[in-house]
Amino acid sequence: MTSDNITVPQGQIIERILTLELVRVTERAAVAAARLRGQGNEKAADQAAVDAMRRELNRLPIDGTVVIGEGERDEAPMLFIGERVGNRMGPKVDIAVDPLEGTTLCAKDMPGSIAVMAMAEAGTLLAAPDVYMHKIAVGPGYARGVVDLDASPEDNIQSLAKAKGVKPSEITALILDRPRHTELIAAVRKTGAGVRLITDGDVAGVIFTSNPAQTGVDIYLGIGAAPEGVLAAGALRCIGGQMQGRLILDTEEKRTRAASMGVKDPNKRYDMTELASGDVVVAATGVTDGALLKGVRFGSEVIETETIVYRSATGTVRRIYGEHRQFDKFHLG
Ligand code: VTB
Ligand code: MG
Ligand code: MG
Repeated sequence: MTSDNITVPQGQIIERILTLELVRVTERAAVAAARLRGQGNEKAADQAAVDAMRRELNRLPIDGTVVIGEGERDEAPMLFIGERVGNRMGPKVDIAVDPLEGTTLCAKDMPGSIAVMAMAEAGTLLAAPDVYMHKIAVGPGYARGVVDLDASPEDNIQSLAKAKGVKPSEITALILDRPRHTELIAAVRKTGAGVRLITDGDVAGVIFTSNPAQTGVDIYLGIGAAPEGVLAAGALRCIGGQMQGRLILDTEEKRTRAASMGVKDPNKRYDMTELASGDVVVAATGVTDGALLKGVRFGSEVIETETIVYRSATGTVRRIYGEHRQFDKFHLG
């Protein structure tokens, strides 16, 4: 495609235009969920986010397929893996979603719940069931391979501390507070490193590693969910850093299902560039207040939102503050 003597591949122009469209989608999902924040009802908030996200997605000029998304694992409301979204009038794209990441955080109005999704050229986001994933992530500025999913926690902390030029005790690792991490947490603490525990929200958790000076987080370690892994990888692809993940396919059923979705090697260790292998756009809107994003604010005339959008093709990160007037009037049905 040519305009003003600049030649830009068609796909890139479409992707560029769609970047801001994604903001509308996550904004809608976030506001819908935020209306139910602090109500103690995770399912209702999740359902509201899912419905709003689906409705907005179906307005977009895309021929999209959800290739990975949260909801199957705990039978929560969801956009189904394999579901086609968009008005079919545009490019074929892969979609990864977590309409409400941190349902518990939203239900309790605790910090850090977000509405998040990624869109990329068809065939470039890891297509997999909603299973667990082993993850490791660090921010930009380190030599490749400074940490490794298959190395021991001790080795990873030591290697990272050396690369950063600090003592292991000056490293902070972010880990989900789960019984499955008891040994991991003990191993990390043994090195002297500090462990920051979170109850939910490892998409943001991985993203925090990209800016240790601000967040205080140097490394993310442990087992979270796979869709969140793909979403975080998409964001990290844009801002730099390193991440690796491995699906946990611990039953025949999961292995068969994953295989039917194209996972040839159930033990494969995916690099960030394989979790999201093409140009990808990731958008997240805050539902409740958090370190990454401010939550939704409801006023009598105006609803306010904060969204962050990552675009890997150019490494652009935008923070978009939205003031929505007559929010419901123009978006019913
Ligand atoms: C993590 C966490 C998410 O799911 O991915 C987690 O970051 C993994 O599942 O916020 P378990 O809760 O079973 O440990 C969430 O908590 C919810 O999507
Ligand atoms: Mg969710
Ligand atoms: Mg989630």
